[in-house]
Amino acid sequence: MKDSCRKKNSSQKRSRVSEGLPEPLPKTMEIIDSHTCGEPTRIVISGWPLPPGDSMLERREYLRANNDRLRQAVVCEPRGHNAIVGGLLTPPVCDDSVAGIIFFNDVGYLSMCGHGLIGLVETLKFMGKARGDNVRIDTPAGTVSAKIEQDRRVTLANVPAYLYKEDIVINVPQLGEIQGDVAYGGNWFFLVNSSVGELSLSNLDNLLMSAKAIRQAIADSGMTGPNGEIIDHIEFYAEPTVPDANSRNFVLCPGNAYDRSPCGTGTSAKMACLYAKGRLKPGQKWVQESITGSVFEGWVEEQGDCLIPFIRAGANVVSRATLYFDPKDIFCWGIE
Ligand code: PYC
Repeated sequence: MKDSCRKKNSSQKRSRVSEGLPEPLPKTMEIIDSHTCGEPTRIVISGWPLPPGDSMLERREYLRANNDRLRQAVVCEPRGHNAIVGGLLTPPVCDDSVAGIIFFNDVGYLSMCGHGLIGLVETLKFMGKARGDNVRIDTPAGTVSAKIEQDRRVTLANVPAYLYKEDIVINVPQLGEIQGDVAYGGNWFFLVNSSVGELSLSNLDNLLMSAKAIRQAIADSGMTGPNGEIIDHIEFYAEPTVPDANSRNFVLCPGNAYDRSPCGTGTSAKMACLYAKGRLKPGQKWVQESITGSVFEGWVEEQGDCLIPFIRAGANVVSRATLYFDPKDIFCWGIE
């Protein structure tokens, strides 16, 4: 090969990577869409070049640094919308796991996703890849396990959850002083007893505006998780409206979308707060209702020094499709 050709190829390669795209470019991807209590999950089962890395965290950081346009291409418009949580299915990193998963959304990456994990298990069942009753799945937040129940629901044993800071007051320019708890349930949450109005879909604009103002005020205050983690989920809670539920919530996801389900990591964070305050005993059932009226059943168990949240819910596969990528299409890699 002539030197000039070699140079051209390597600089093309650099620019693809710097554009957040792999070399060679994928032409198609196979996806399976599901929803868990109303919240959509899109699992990429093939076509996305697998990221290198010995841990799920390394693989996720590789994607963030090198292939971020693929994330947008899969979940953003014109192929998706801002409520879709995507998941890249990878080989596992642990011997006894069936798969690895990297969750992402319209604005970035998630460490874990409760509704998404339940959607993934339903997807693996659909693909004939979850044959046993129990499966272990590697995520950037750690390995989780899931049990396939007789009634088709899935019970997720999540990563350990905890209350980090209680009764923090944040000054929100648009709302005044707002008090809440900071907790971890696989993602970082600020949980507020709803003083921002009714938790109903008819009040959605107000809830979104208030939650975004609180998230911005938290960022401006410099408050983070213990290792500088961004507190990017805001959860309001109030009295339930469906029989047998303990609480109703509204969860703002890291972008502008709200969770249609009760949010698995958000319910985990909520149960960790209740447990820390002595209001939820190990094994005691907690039924969390979402803003759309769907419910997750949950409880916590003490395992050594850790508190493990369990979430039980059902998911439905709604489509299997091929995504096409034509670089001549100006929106081939999504609308940013
Ligand atoms: O179920 O954990 C969850 C979740 C996080 C963001 C959207 N859903």
